[in-house]
Amino acid sequence: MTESKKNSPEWGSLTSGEFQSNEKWWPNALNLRILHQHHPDSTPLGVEFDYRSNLENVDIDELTRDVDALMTDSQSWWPADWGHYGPFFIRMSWHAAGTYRVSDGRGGGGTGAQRYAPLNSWPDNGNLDKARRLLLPIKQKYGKAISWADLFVFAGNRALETMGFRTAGFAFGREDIWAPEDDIYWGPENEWLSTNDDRYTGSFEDGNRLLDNPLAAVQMGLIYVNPEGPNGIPDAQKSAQDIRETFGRMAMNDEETVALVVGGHTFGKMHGASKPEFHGPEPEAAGFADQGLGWANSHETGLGEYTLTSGLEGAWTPTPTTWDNSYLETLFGHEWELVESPAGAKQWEPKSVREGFMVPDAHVEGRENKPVMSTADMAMLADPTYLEIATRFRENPAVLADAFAKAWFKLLHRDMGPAERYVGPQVPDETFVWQDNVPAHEGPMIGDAEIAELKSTILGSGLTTAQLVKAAWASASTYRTTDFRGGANGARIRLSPMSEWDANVTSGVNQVIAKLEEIQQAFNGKGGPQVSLADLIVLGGSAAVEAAAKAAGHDFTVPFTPGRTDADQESTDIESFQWLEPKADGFRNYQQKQGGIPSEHLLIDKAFMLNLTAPEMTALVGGLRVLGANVGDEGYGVFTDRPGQLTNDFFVNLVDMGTKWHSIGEAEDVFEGVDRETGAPKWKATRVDLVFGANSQLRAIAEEYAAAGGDELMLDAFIRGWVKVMENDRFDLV
Ligand code: HEB
Repeated sequence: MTESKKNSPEWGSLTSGEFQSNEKWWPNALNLRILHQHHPDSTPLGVEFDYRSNLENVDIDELTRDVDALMTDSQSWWPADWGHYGPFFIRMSWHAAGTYRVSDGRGGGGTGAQRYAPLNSWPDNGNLDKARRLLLPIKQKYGKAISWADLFVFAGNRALETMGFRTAGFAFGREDIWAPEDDIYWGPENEWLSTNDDRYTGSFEDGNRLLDNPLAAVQMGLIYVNPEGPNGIPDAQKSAQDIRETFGRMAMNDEETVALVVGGHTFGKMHGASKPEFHGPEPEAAGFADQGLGWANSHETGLGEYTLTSGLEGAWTPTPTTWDNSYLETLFGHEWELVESPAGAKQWEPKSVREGFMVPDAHVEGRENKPVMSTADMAMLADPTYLEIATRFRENPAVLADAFAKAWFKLLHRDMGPAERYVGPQVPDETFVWQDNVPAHEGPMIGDAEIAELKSTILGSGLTTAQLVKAAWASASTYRTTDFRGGANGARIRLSPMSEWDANVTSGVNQVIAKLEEIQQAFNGKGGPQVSLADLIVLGGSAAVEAAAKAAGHDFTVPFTPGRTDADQESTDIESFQWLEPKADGFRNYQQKQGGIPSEHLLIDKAFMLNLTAPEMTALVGGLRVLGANVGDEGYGVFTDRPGQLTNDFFVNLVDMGTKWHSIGEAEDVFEGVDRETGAPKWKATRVDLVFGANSQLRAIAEEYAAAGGDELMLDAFIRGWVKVMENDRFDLV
């Protein structure tokens, strides 16, 4: 499309340019769209299609053979280096999975998002459009039976195996999305690879260089770090600092980090044979004739020996398509000096190359090249801890192989949740603590009679509605849909670190759990079907919701499905669970510290993590307020004179024009509502209460819930939302 056409008014609403959107005029507006992404009508597979269960019908052995054959079937439109696409596929897999960040569980290879902007056009993903296109014949053969997401990750795993490495296995089960995620914040910059350090506070110089959360890459457009060193400065020690921080954000420790870099760069090469000015636009900006491929290279053939990707040029080892210890032998075996690649990138090459370390050219018969290292590779020597680990790996290749296999498996599967979500014949028997597994259910399941008995025991135990709802919500609401972690199953709420979290301590959750444990022991002591604490926590909350609805004149049952089990402390990765701590939970009117991202934005994010729609989120907030689920006793948002009953009072009172609101203090965090006539104080509220009257879209829902028949609508959405939250982690139920 030409520029003039793109900017003409009648085309404006058809492009995704910002100039017609509300965000342009009101950049701080809430983005409720993130709650309603991936509309069922947007999938070409049909809403009925269940990818994960259909995988059972796929012949994975045949798929594996097909991928193997592709690996060495070099295509004239993108010839394979050394006749083997393996290294290229490894990089594709690593870049697919490597966007994962443990802080919010976003990114990762789980959705096939590398097909879409911005990822398809990130400079760091240069030429991976070709790697993905090479897989097209396989996609065509298997159709919807194999997702692109699985293919991207599987291809690299298989590549390692075809080049002699023994992986720890592979799990299928990643479902494609049909539009890029609208909820991922990739960073504040307006420019690719900006070197302004916009995402940092502090600096190397003051020893305080700190990357903004939840980001996990040093620059816009990179997966992790700049290979040439921080902001292109070839300082290997500082590069190590950046690597440590960014790999840490991916939940990798030093040992895993070194294993990944060493293992990964045992294969393949860097591409910098041409100058950047030969490059055409990235895929998302490329022309129609390019058919989704970008970075057309006009230097000579623009392929093979002329390829330009990162701009660095050369291989790390003399044997780039074989698993061996040659990366460390090359790295440790030479003295390195700073040079420039043909594309002008800073890189390192040996002052003199030892016998046997020259690298055969990837395309030109008879030519040999020096091995090279990037500044990020030199970090493996420059950082004392990395050096110690790399030295150990060099002396014990079997230890390296084991560490790389485990770290690679974690990299590829970190965003898939517990091992029970893994599909396919290559799933390893071994389990890992980072998977957050819960034990399988054993023995007879509690039935309707036992459930009824337990409900009445709980309701008669002296625990209040508010207490029971608080405990159930605290337990289940740790879930995050981005990487399928958290949730009520496992009852990890009674374990460290959950039991120490401020929100749980402040709201007295531990005391409620202790009482529920007593009930559990008494019940299980009778020798019948056993109930887990995890089930009991959810059942207690659901029974309380039912009772509270009944008190308001509504008779219904909250659906409950038993089968949760209790995990133990040993199977709980404390450090990794710590990321799940709620810093804010608008559903409980909770925020640890004010002054950062406005709490209403955090509420939307939380609702997204819990898979809630806007009407469900709204009903839950209004309902939880009047049930008394707040953390803290200030009574914010409790707009009712009959707390403990499940009513729509929150909405009725919120839209009441008889109340006039003003903020208390400068920060617009806390508000007071007074009688418009008399000035007498009526209610207290936070931003996450008043947003339901102030934001036009949320207000539309709130007005509906406050109107005639609104209580039915609201209760309906409340129960739907409640059950969703309680069952988000029931992967066994689908
Ligand atoms: Fe790598 C390649 C950087 C990590 C695997 N890398 C590469 C390159 C660069 C880099 C620059 C070149 C590109 C072109 O083509 O040009 N890395 C880097 C960095 C880091 C890394 C900076 C951080 C430290 N890797 C990594 C990992 C892995 C890897 C972790 C896995 C495991 N890579 C890789 C491979 C390759 C690369 C396989 C090759 C590709 C081909 O051959 O194509």
